[in-house]
Amino acid sequence: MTNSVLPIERVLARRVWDSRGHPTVEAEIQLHGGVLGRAIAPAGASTGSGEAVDLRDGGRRLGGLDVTNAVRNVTDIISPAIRGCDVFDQKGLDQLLVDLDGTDDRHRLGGNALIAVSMAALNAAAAAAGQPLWRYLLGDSQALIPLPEVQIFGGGSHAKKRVDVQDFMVVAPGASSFAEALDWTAEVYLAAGQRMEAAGRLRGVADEGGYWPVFKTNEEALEFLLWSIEDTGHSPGSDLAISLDIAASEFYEAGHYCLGLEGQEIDSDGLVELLVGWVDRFPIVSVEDPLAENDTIGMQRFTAAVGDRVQVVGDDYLVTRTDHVIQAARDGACNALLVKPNQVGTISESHQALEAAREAGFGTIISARSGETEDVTVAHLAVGWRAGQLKVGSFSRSERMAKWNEILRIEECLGDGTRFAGGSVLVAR
Ligand code: 2PG
Ligand code: MG
Repeated sequence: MTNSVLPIERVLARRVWDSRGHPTVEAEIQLHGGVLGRAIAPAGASTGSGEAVDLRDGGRRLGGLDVTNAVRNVTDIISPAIRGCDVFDQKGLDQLLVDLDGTDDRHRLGGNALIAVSMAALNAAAAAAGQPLWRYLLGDSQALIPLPEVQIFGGGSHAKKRVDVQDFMVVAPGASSFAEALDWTAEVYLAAGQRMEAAGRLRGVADEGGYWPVFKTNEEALEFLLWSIEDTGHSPGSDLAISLDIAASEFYEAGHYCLGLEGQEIDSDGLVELLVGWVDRFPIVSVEDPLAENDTIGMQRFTAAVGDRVQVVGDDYLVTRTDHVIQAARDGACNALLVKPNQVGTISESHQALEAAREAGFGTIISARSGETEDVTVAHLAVGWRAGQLKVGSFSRSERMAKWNEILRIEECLGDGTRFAGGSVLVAR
């Protein structure tokens, strides 16, 4: 990048609202000449214990979720400290944010304050360079349009634990473009809704827009998903396949996994066996957080059993941290990284984790959070960082659709020269 130095003039922050109606932090970076970049911090519900802390006010007002302290940290502490810094020096800026906070889990200034500022700076830099963010990030590299991973049924902590498994998703390894992958996914979403309605089980949607999971067992949800794929006429496995986020930390307690729906308590080996059985019987190509974040032995067993044919993703297990990625590669605990920038707190650290994953031969997926907004920065990161995959929830609710639609625009803009990641990114490494 050959942009000259451009100092940050001012950082504004305000409280805005996310898709759950919870308060969150928006930061706005102003540059000389009126150029600005804006970003909003997302928020998770199923969070890994190693994540950067979302600074919330506590107390009784707004359920303790207000972010007035995090907003004040941006205006009173971060803004004066980064005024005059070069907006094109993202690494230097992020290091300053990290040093200013001074804690490993970012609890002093708040991971929400940090990520809003870090992403706003990135957006401001792209605006100053006169480029869309994805193109600014790519530099001279060729764009790679990601394979979308789209939720059909939402469960776990996104649906009051109505089923144990958190995300029942589809991917379209057989599609030849992002637009086609969305077409096929839209058909599955429609078919699943019709099936739920016909079975008298349609009860609206969960946090990320997937259907509310009225099922008797976790496996029944898988069956419904497979039937919904079959309803579309596309072939399960090769055209459309299943991807799961087990989010197993959410139902792990004192060395056991408590499957509330089945009324079963199983140990780590039992869960591995159950999941391997699902992989054998259903067209599953990706499984995220199959075991709890501290169950490394379970993660290793699962990866050893199916890692040659299935993507095993670390989300809570890796929390977008480079050191965790390097360790997991050594341990053989998974073979793909879910990148959530607010898990670690800055853009540069997220990018570093992605590079470490790539270096280890891992797959990489850029992900939104269950608490989202109209901010589409993650869609640009997926293309600009050539991650290969994007996960932003379901196929309804505008905080989700805004991201899918943004990639459609980028794909259209690239025209014939576009490279769509397709199913190749799922091939076991
Ligand atoms: C996840 C995400 C998105 P949350 O676990 O992958 O589905 O959920 O943002 O609640 O952590
Ligand atoms: Mg997850």
